[in-house]
Amino acid sequence: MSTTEPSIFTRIISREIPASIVAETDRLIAFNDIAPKAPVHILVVPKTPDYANVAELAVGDPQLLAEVVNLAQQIANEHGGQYRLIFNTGEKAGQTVFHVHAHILIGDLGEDPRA
Ligand code: DGP
Repeated sequence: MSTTEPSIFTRIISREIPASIVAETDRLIAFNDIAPKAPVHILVVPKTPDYANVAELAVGDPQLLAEVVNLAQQIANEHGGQYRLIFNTGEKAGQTVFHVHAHILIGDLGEDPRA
């Protein structure tokens, strides 16, 4: 038996804790980030807890990764269609929830972090 606690996102998916949900499919959920870093900041989250990050998802279920990107595009289209899509991968890269998710950032994003 696994002793791993369900992630905060699994608890949102099961409606155990509330979130501002903006889209849902049979395999994905999208909701507003609790600590937005842009005027629109939405997370797209696979419902399965099986993948900790995007690299694991790409290997384990590339079709589901394509679904994440497609839903991000659909959501972004409602806000002008231009966006930044971020998958933090690893603690040192800022990942805090180890249940794969994409950040959609839209609006005034400030300085490009590559600059
Ligand atoms: P990351 O640092 O890449 O693992 O992103 C995790 C994001 O999840 C972070 O931007 C804040 C967000 N988050 C954490 N807890 C909650 C929550 O309870 N509700 C919502 N809506 N977002 C959350």
